[in-house]
Amino acid sequence: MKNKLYQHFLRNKQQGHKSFAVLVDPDKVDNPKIEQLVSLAIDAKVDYLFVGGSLLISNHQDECIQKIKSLCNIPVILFPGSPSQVSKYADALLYLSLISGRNPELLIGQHVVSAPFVRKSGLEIMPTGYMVIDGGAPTTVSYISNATPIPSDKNEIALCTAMAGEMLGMKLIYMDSGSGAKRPIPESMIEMVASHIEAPLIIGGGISDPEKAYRNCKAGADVIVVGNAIEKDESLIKEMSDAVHSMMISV
Ligand code: 1GP
Repeated sequence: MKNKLYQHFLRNKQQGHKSFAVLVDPDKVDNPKIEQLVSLAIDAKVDYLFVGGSLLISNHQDECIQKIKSLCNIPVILFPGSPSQVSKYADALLYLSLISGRNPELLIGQHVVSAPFVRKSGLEIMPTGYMVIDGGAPTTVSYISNATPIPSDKNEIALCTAMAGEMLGMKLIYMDSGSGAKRPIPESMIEMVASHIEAPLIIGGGISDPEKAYRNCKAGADVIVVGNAIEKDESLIKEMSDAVHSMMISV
């Protein structure tokens, strides 16, 4: 099985290099918008483009990914809300199991049903322990997943969940307070989880300024994901990316 991008994640972690990923919601971008976003992403040295969302309304994802791929070499990684979002045009798939919840469909059920076509897709598969952390108000992911998020002041639950995920063989841990979360994940929780796992740690949800992105990296995040804030103000791409990458120098 392919694991080129995963090796890249691992190498960056070992070398203390932090990465910045922009989350692209195919529902919110048309071709001119994609062109503009990609040009800003190239300029800002964005490491990855995550594509997907908990709920996609349009049927535009394949086209969106093909357009991105025609414009740049930034790896496109699927962040799917359901198996219908698996696209062979991407480079890799975050193969998410919602380990913070107790909804069997999102832990293993949908994976079983979609396994043959996921394997056939030829994508690099990245087994990812996905943890939803309470972000102060219901988000699309907390509603759609029908699973209780981890309370944001229960660092020990987050820690034990991440440890269990890693021991079950998850190669990445993604902690997310949900798109547009009122409250992003507290640094104390990131720090506790990061200091007890070896898997690269992805952090997203409600990160709206470069300082928070930087502090998350300092707390131990390996990859910072931002969607909403950049949809509102594209100029943030460069500031966020610079903040994340500045950690490389100080490590
Ligand atoms: C959501 O982690 C991502 O699943 C990004 O969240 O859109 O709030 O940046 P935002």
